[in-house]
Amino acid sequence: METQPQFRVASSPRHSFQTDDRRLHAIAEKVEAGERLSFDDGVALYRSPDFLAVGWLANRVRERMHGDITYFNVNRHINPTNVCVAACRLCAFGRRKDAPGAYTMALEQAWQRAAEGYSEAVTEFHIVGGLHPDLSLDYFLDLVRGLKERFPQVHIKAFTMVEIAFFARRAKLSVRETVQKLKDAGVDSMPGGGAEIFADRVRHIICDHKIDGSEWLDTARIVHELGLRSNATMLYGHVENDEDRVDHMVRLRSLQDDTGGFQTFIPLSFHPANTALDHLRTTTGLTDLRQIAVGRLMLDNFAHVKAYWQMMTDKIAQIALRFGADDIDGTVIEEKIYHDAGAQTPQGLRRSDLMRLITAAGRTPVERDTLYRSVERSGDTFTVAV
Ligand code: V47
Repeated sequence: METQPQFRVASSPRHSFQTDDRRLHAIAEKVEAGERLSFDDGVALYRSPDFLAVGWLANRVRERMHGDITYFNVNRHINPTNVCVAACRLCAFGRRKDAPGAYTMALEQAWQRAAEGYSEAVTEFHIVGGLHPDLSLDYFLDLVRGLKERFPQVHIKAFTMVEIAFFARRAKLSVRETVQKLKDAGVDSMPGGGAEIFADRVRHIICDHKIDGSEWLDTARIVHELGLRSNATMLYGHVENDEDRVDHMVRLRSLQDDTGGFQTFIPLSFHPANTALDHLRTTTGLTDLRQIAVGRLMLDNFAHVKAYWQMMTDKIAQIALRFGADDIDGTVIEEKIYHDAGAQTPQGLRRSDLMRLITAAGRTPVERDTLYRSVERSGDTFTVAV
């Protein structure tokens, strides 16, 4: 067998890259030069037999951008309803209105839920739910107004592009009008859910009744145009292939070139238990780490890549901090979407647990607010550095 020359990019003694995978040589050159990777480069990163070299390159970019810093936040998830008309095959959380286990919180109940949990003051409410056929936009506007009244210092990151498009259709408003109303009510930014995989072929199988990929992107564009930041997720490990994943990231990258409104890319591994796709296998730790790495390398215009500990376990999330991730999400307190789909992770972690995970991985923990400003704590209160 022909032996390949070893490739080196030795810009400093701490950073020297070696691989026997020739396809990675040109990619490494581009990474060193800060050049954009192509669609084919993305596919090559997924297919490279040199998994560690892919991780090394992503780590190089991560350290160039953030050094050792790893972000986390003190947040609380609130899922006001699990009633959903979409019946996505990927989902174990949504229920028909009259199905066992279906719930919808009264507003008082949701506000009360927001106050429950750890005593540490949360800096963010993360609010997502099902597409309820009977709840009006006013329910969600009142929910947000009530939270702002009771917790004025807490950032409200609420409603995916899928929910926003659904609210708009039900209220017979444009998406722009709907986002403006949500913003006026107190929504500060939007989470990244519902993106799944943009390719139609895949979407027809895993979430046929959701808005399509182009509508998700159009809605995000409007959110950004109205001055709100949002995140972007990608659900992998089901029926998609390498090209579908690269296509998803390239479409996100292209919108980000236009708006700059995305903060964080969050790859989410599919959890098949209790879904209509429960014959599929869960992803392995190696797949999860490679996905973080490819995300970091392809999405050169995203400031952050999150290794969501709830989804990938705290142990793999720690390793992900050496494969391109600079964020592990937050305390969460109460998680439903992944736990309905069989996740074995705890419901929440304390601030001190998150700091320990990050420190033990050799990184420097920084508590952030949702907009990545650093948070200083004193007793039960916090201030945000501006
Ligand atoms: O959109 C649903 C995914 C997402 C399953 O923006 C599933 O900071 C795996 O978007 N197996 C919701 N995944 C979670 C989400 C999120 C999480 C953390 C932080 C942020 C953020 C966003 O979960 C859904 C869907 O893509 N999902 N069912 C499942 N069975």
